[in-house]
Amino acid sequence: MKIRHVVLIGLTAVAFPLASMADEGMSPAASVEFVDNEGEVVGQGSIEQGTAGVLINFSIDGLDEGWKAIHIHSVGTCDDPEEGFQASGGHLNPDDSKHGYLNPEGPDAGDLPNFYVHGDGTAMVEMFNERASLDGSVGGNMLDDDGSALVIHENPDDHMTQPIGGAGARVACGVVQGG
Ligand SMILES: [Cu+2]
Repeated sequence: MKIRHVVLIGLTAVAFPLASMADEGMSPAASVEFVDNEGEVVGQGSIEQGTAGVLINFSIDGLDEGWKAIHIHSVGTCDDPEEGFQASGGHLNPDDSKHGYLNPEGPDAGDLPNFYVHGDGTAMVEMFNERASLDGSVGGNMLDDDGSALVIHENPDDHMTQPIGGAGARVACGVVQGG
């Protein structure tokens, strides 16, 4: 009985600070729900702003196995799943940089690292981007007038090739929703 009691206290201590940060709105926050090319929901995520950029967390359930590129695209719409989410535009890129972490003239504000989808179709991911924000205080504003979307590509990003690192088709998209 004593051991069980200690475990419960430990869980409470971990859960409390995570919940209170979100509830009290200590930093601007946004959410995202990913849909695939059939319009089926395949993931959820959150975006929180720190002083130096945005922390992006998301989970995926229902994509093909393999390395995937993900970027912040410049228009907050995912209404055209069967057309490959072209309505989400190009990358968030207010200063007209070249694409790619490895490009001498990059990266653009929408660039993000690749992530891996396991054989069961799932992934859990955390990323930080120092060139974007939810209020324009750092780099590209994800919640400007036309919003933004997180877009997942079928292949990984080579972090060099223009304009999207050879990442191929857009296989999932999530509108960044403020508040
Ligand atoms: Cu992209």
